[in-house]
Amino acid sequence: MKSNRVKKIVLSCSVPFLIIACNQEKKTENQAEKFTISSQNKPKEEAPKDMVWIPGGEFTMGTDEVNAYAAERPAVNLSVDGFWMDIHEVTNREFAEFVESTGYITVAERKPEWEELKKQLPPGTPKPDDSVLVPGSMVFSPPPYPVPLQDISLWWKWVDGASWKHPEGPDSDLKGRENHPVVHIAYEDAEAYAKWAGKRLPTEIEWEFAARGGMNGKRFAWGDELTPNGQFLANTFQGTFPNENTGKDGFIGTSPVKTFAPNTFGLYDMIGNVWELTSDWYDALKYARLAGQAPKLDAGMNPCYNPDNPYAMERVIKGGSFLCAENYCVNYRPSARQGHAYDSGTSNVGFRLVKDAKDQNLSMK
Ligand SMILES: [Ca+2]
Ligand SMILES: [Ca+2]
Repeated sequence: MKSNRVKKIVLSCSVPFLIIACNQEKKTENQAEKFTISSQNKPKEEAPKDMVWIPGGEFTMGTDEVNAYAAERPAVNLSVDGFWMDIHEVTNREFAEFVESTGYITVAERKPEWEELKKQLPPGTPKPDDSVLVPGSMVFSPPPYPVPLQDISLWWKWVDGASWKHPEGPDSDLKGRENHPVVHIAYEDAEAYAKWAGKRLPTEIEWEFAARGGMNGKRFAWGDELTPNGQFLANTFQGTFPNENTGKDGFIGTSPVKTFAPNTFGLYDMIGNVWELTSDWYDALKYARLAGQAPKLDAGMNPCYNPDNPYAMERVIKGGSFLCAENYCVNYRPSARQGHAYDSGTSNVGFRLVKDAKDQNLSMK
């Protein structure tokens, strides 16, 4: 099968699942309820359009929840400098302006290069026929019936011709979705956009600091309940993943940015809608290394470590998406993190950008 063969090549991110039991939150002893916000003042420069100043400070990253994924544990205390951040995910309209201005062609629109693909596959993997190496991307394609949740190929399909302009394949378009987050974006696409916009991708630490909105030790970006008073505060998946998406929050797929309430820093959709790329390589032991519970990575060592995908080169994505469900991945939490193949996109991953202050005393990157 053409689609299956290509899919095995390009899909290097695996999605384990677990169910986080309610009310099992455990906090570290030194975990304060609130961040220690940096004394750095907001810069005097005018706020860039659609960005807010994230003040920086000290906070607790990750979690000690016993049922959270191992890659999110343990909680560690870290500090971050202040920075400007996009209040919403980069939209289709914004990405179209970039493409129009530069003529940029995304990775999903280019013919896959076998020499690049094979670097992330076990040695000796045979080269597929050229006829299957065609432009395209991974599209969420749910089966019409319940399926075992261990096999992601039952709902992720490679679709020839899928790209940011054609999110579900050649017959789909962006009509009515101009204000939705752009998807099918590979890391180099996001970097190219960032260079054009004079911004950069956030680090994982910056992203999580911003998503938590000043509150430490909370399971969600807004507190400890997923839907306080029955209110949906993010675009996630209701129903039974993957086949039954009730769209109770109003959306089966992506939603227009800024539809749901912002967090206390004024940021929209940090949780849900689409996963967001960060500039960090994915290391499943990152928090354990920071806490001194695993050996540090020496200079020159592979910065990626994912026991489920040993040959993959992945960047960290954060925040979960419209596909995060209570019966499956539960990744609509600030501490949630996943590896995402650096050289491909999917229909549920996008990005937003940050920018350093012009005054280097305020942001010392
Ligand atoms: Ca939804
Ligand atoms: Ca998001």
